[in-house]
Amino acid sequence: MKIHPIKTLSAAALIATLAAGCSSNTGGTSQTPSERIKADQIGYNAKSVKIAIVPDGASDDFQIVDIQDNVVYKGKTSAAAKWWASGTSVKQADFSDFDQPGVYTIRCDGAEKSYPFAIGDNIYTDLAIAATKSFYFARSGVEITQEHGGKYARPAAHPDTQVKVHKSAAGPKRKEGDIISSPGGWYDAGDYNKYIVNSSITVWEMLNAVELHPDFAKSLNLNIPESGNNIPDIVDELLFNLRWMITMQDPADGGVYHKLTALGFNGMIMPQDDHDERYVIKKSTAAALDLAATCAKAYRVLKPYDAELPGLRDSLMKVADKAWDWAQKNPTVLYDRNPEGVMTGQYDDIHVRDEFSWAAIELTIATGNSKRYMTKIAKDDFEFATPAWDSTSVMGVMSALNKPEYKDLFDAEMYDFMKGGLIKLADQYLNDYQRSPYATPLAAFPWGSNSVAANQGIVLAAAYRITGNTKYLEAAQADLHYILGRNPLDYCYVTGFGVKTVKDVHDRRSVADGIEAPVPGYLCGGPNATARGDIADSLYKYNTPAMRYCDINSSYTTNEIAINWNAALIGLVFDVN
Ligand code: 9MR
Repeated sequence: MKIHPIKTLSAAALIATLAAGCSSNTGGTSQTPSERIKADQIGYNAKSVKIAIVPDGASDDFQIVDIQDNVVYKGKTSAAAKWWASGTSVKQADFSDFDQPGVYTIRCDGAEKSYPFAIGDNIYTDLAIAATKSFYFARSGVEITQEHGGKYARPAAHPDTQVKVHKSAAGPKRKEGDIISSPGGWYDAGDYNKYIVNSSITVWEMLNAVELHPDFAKSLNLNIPESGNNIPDIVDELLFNLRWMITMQDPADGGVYHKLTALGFNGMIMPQDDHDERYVIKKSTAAALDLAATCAKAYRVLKPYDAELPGLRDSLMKVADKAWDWAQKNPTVLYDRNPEGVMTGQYDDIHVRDEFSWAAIELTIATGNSKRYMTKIAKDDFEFATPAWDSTSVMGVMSALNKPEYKDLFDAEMYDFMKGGLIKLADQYLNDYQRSPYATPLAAFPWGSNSVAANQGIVLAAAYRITGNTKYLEAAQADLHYILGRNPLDYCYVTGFGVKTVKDVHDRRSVADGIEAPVPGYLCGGPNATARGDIADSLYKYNTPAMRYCDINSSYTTNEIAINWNAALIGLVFDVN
């Protein structure tokens, strides 16, 4: 993969210059879904399929215009069709055969011109850097320095060296109220708590990106305290959380606490102003298996850094094995709801067979010992669904398919079953993409729908690697285009990126720091068709599934940030850059 940072930067600078012109050009109607042409506000890889979405009612003739206002390309839109998810009728402007690097807008009589976008190579590199750097800003227990955090510098908070064992977590050795130390790790989201289940998918997705794209990983300089230490910055960053995660295992029995949190959510205050008492809360089968899977993956992916990280991989393997054993003995310790008096995020999951399949695959690949782990797994344990904190099988499947040599570790029938399941899932997304008037595979809008788009893209990219079918890659890119502005609200859903960018995210730091711009590089949750009750219904200007979103910090159902959502964005950007 070639990197052209200079080209990327100049395109970004040009887009910023054009942005001013664009916002004054909207005539106050930029929120009206039927008027603006929607394009990816970062842009398109030169050789990729390039589509913009034109409102129905506008002319069938569209033009690509450069920054000197020269028309460089003319084309005709498709026929109009209505997208069920937005309730709007749109046409597609396909300019795939235009591949001249530069910065452009799309015009069409009867519609507002698109926000500017770039065409070029590796145009998402700056996004990859910011999305990964966002984890540094979320570190708990350490100061965010001026040198590394700039205007987002803040003092250390939440040392977590004196954490209480909650009643629900008490055992024969560690009693209720005992004090343990569990420092480090990232804040989960807009809140300051730390959750094993969500940390696991997050760290796994970052490890997976490093595994698949090691050279790109090495090329990213995040300007974090560890930069320059012979380990890629993204690996240093994920280690900050992984090291915390292993402190969540009870050394006495190998069980893993579900989370380390206060008893309830606090107000929109800075980390250093939060002094609520924190607890480790209830061990769970899901937490044990998720930790096992993540440590086993890390054991493999961190191999090149053995000299820099002496002993770490051995420790990770021991943690993984102990957690696996605990889960074998405790297969149904479900975190179905918070214990009484605990009101922080639940990450409740009553189906954990998919976690068993994930952990078994990762442990098999890490140890080469299929007998010990896979014999415990049946086809019924798999859930072929978009990867999520509560749906984890496909992560294992992707690990198994990452390298052809892993094939021999699995029973032939099981291997074909896994491969077939992944391709079938990707085919479903591809079919949704090809039928979507909005040219997006996204067909569901739950809490964190933007991360569903990103995770679909990761699965599609895996299908592309396995089959070589470029249609899968095209659909994966479409998922990213959706996130970056080719959506019915024409928001670029990543803080600090795009012209119409999200500004008022549900993030305690971004709200309380007195700085207007939110901490950059965060993917917000996005439209949420199901959850209710955060802000007055009337504040949601639109009610269709793909448009029930509000850029207000109190809209925690649509505008929160979260580490798992960002990790999915990283995975997708690494795959398609
Ligand atoms: O991402 C989680 C989403 O899938 C759930 O539907 C939602 C409600 O339980 O919770 C989300 O996770 C939140 C967590 O519980 C607490 N930290 C903020 C997370 C993002 O909103």
